[in-house]
Amino acid sequence: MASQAANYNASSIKVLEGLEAVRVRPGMYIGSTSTRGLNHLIYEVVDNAVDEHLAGYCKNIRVTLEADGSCTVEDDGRGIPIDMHAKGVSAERVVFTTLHAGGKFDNKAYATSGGLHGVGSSVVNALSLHMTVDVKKDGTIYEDRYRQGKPDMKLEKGLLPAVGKAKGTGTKINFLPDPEIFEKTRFKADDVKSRLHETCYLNPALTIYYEDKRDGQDDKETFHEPEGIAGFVKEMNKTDETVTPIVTFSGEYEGVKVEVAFQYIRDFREEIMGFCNNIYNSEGGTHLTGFKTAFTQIINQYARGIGALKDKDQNFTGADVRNGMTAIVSIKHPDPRFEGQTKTKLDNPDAAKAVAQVTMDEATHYFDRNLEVLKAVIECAERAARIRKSEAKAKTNLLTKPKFSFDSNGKLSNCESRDAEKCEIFIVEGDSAGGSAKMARNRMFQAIMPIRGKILNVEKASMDKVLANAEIKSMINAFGCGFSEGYGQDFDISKLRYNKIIIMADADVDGAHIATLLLTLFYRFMPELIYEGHVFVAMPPLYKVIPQKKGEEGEYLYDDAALSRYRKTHKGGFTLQRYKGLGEMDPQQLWETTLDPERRRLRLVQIDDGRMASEMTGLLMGTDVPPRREFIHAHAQDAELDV
Ligand code: 0RA
Repeated sequence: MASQAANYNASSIKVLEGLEAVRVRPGMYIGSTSTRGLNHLIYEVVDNAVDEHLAGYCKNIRVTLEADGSCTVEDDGRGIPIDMHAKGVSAERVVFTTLHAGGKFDNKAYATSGGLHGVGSSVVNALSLHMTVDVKKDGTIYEDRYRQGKPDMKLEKGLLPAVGKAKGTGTKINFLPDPEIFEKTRFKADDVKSRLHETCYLNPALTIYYEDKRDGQDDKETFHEPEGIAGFVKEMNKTDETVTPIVTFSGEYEGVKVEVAFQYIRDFREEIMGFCNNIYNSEGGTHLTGFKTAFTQIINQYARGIGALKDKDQNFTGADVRNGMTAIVSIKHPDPRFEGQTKTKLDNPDAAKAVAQVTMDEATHYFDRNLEVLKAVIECAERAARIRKSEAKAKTNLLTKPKFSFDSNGKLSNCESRDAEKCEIFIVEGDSAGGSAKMARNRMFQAIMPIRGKILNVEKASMDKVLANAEIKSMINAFGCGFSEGYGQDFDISKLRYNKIIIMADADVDGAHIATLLLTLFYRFMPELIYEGHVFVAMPPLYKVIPQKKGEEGEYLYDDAALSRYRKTHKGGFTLQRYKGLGEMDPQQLWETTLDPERRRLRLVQIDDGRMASEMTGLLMGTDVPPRREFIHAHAQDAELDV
């Protein structure tokens, strides 16, 4: 991840005050300075308005991507406090110029500090070239302005000037991300929309009006989801054959509010998303643990009660019980804590207790009155248990019998180093490109694994087929982490042998398809590889241009935009060489363009948010091909550049 921390060494560390610190190390406050961090600016501002909604005041939020590249977020809440603060200046100034000032003004029951999120308006201000704040109160609009986080207006007696008349109350914030801070300053419409939509599922009484006025367009959308998380589950399962209705329940235990919605589909898939204080926790955490533990226990009890499990039978496993389950677990916690580097895994032990307790009480209450739903759930578990038992055999035969040996794996050309931090493995499409890559690589730290043709479509294949597939077996063996059928039990990321797993496929439709299949495989069975940022896609060049004039250097061009730039800026004739596939490059060219860490282009594969994650497999693997291609291309365009 590119951040300014890289050119920050021990000798230059000084005590940084206030917003200056945010500009020096933006990554610490918003995660990154890529498109992802950029979009976070919007979420920060919107989340504050959502807090005002949760406090019972704001019903509508308007988010506009303006033609000038700025963003406006307007709400109809009470308006940010503007009266004189103890510091001798308007409270609004204190909010926007002090780190973490928000808490001082509210007495709300639920903080929204969800890990990376909720760091506040002052961070957005610090990272904006300019920001304007309009507050409507008492029939008047009051205004304040900032530049790169610094006040850009002299105040009379410390109070904001009135700039117009107002109807009602509210806050309007307009900000333009600072190009000195961000690698790219164009907000990604699809990500923003998806996140706003998610916010509405979690806040069923809220309406968000979205508008994109950039590029002379006028794309408008209104998000309002009165069905709440049940509507979210409905959306996630919209193309699936369902076997139960959507079941919802909620409750409160020791100050933690719990809401759950779930539904079963007729497919071998488990999709459970956890939210704490409206923030998605991509790595789950204690709320999900509590839910799973309680649910497994309940279903096993019922299964024995109705005779689906006999005395001699073993209990269903957690994965059996969740076979076909789509669920949202959303909690409100007064003091959320998070685990790990990425801050996306909830850590509060009392969250597990609360969710387990509410699930025990409420799911039991429901199943007692809806036996046909209970039976449908138990049938899903029985189907999973049957497959699990038959596959346990296949697994023993295929994975453990020929005991794993790192070098005896036929296809892998391993590297010499065993220092995982430095090692990379290239998954290369086709034997001929694989051969070139073996010759071209730096064998100290680069391993090559050629795969032939199309690997299995893991979305559609059964588990024993997946495990019987030679290409997949080779990859699982090479990575060294095992794999997981259900929710990560058998997978151990700490055993990963390569810091970077790099998919190297042709820059055409077939290549995109192979990349898709590989990403689906990883996402289904080794999702931590993606969550922890180990998976990359190599971006080979599309063209080489060779100037006719002697002495001028040839150049590799990585996309059509680069070619048209070259056409415009290059004087004199040149020969254009188009690479159709990796196999066309000789080892030297392959090294220069695709393998050499100094020159190559890699894109980090990321799953941005819950909706994206839940839709990815369906989108990529659905039967209709066009949207699938669109998705992977859009995704590749937007992933972060790793240099
Ligand atoms: C604390 C107290 C009051 C309003 C807010 C916070 C508030 C903050 C934001 C941030 C974005 N939109 C907002 N809307 C309201 C109440 C102040 C009063 O009663 O005067």
